[in-house]
Order: sequence, then structure tokens, then C-alpha cells
Amino acid sequence: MLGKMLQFTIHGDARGSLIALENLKDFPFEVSRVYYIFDTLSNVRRGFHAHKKLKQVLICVNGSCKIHLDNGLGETKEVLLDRPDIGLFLGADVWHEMYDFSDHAVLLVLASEYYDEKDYIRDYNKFLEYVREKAGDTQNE
Ligand code: T46
Repeated sequence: MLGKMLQFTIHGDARGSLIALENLKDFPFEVSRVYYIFDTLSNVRRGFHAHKKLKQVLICVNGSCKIHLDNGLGETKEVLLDRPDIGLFLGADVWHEMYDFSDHAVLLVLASEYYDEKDYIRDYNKFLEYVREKAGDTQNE
């Protein structure tokens, strides 16, 4: 699966809007870490990696940005995140790049694991080798 869009419930009234997210109800994992990306420039591209284990939900809680997804097996996708009630669920083994950040964009990320640099594959060719080897293993099972 190359990223899945999640629609969150907005609790709104005359005072404004509120979104509440709960482990295993609104997304399929338990959060161990939260981080957010802000003060980005529109011409900057970030990411350029995949994770071996980490699951994440990306939510652009202010402004907008785009995410390029690539499973290394020929499938790619571009996702626009421009609403605080939309999340992108990202499992392991997906190469991702974030770009086209609007002014004042804030990209909030819920992550299933603590930060671990060993979980990153930051070299695209190594990513291709990794996913193709895994796909081959699955076919041989
Ligand atoms: C991802 C995308 C969506 C930490 O010390 N702790 C953390 O939890 C994180 C996420 C980062 N860092 C340090 C590591 C680097 O020195 O913060 C610096 C910037 O991280 P990075 O270059 O990995 O940032 P992005 O925007 O390329 O990627 C981030 C996440 O790292 C990554 O897991 O999936 O956002």
C-alpha cells in the first residue's frame, strides 16, 4: 500500500474547530513520538528516505505541502496535504519526499517508534535493492 488517506472528524461549533486523534482508533498504531516541521522554504525538498519499520501519519495542520511517494517497485504517487482534517498514513518501505511547502506550513507527524537513525534508508539505490530483495523473498515463499 502506497500511503493511505485518513479523514479525521472535526468537532466544530461557534468557537472554532477541534480534532482529537486516538491511538489505534484514528490510525493503526500507537504513537511513541511526535515531531513537526515548520519554517520551511517553498523551494526546499526534504525527506529523501524510507523507513524499515516506522509507521507515521503526516498532517499539514497549517498551510499545505506535497508528498512524493515511491514503493521502489514501479508505483509512485503525489499527495497534497492542505487540510488539518486529512492525514497521510505512511507504512514502512516507502520512499518519501516533502516539497512545495506553502507559507507558514506546519507538517505534524505522529510516529510509531522513537527516533532511530538505523531505521532510515537514505540512499535511493540501497532502497531499491532492499524492497526488490524483500519482494523476491515474498514471491519465493
Ligand atoms: C520522515 C519525514 C516525514 C531528531 O533528532 N529526532 C527526530 O525525531 C527527527 C524526526 C529528526 N531528528 C533530527 C535528525 C536530523 O538531524 O532532526 C534533523 C532533521 O531530520 P531529517 O533530515 O530526517 O528530516 P526530514 O524532514 O528529511 O525527515 C523527517 C523525519 O526524519 C522522517 O522520519 O519520515 O520527516
